[in-house]
Amino acid sequence: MKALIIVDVQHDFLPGGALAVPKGDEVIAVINELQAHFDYIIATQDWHPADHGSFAANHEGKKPGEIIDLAGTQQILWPVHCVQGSQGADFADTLDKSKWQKVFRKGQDPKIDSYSGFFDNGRGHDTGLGDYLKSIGITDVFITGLAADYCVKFTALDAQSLGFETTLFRDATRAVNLQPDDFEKALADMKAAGINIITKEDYLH
Ligand code: VGL
Ligand code: ZN
Repeated sequence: MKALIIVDVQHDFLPGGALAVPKGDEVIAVINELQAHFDYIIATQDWHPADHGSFAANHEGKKPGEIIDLAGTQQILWPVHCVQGSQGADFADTLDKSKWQKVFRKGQDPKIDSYSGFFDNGRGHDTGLGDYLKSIGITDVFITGLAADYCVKFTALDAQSLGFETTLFRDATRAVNLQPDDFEKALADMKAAGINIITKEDYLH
């Protein structure tokens, strides 16, 4: 049984948002088309408290892009984004939400970031997504959303490590690209882990 996972397609990751992913809005139409072909659809939602330690603004003199030690883990600092209850944390307006079974929120602990929809970056906290998917009989997961070089990549790697047959739709994701080749690097990391990388057209034909 297969499931579609939609990672963090939220206003703050779209053009004009606080942590805008270039061309992030282009994934919406692709994801909406894909949703017609899945019975099980799960979304993740980046959901930070205002005092989150990944926000540069919460560290005196620090700027987005700088790396700090946050309670023992390396943390890239980001602009304030996806604050719980804010408009920026809402899902994209045109994203079809009508068939979603469940939303898994992540990033609530101010002391550690959570790129993956399954575990936080230290693997200390489990969101329950893996057990949920297994409980409904899912064996194969298909990953889409934002951003390819962070939350999508780590969600895909964790899915694969939990034993799900994992596939990325590479045309249903876009990268932050702090470095210009980060998208290609993320694809290579996923491929090396055994994740299948396909397009919507590959899947539909
Ligand atoms: C993300 C950076 C910080 C993502 C979330 O959704 O890829 N990236 N928080
Ligand atoms: Zn975040």
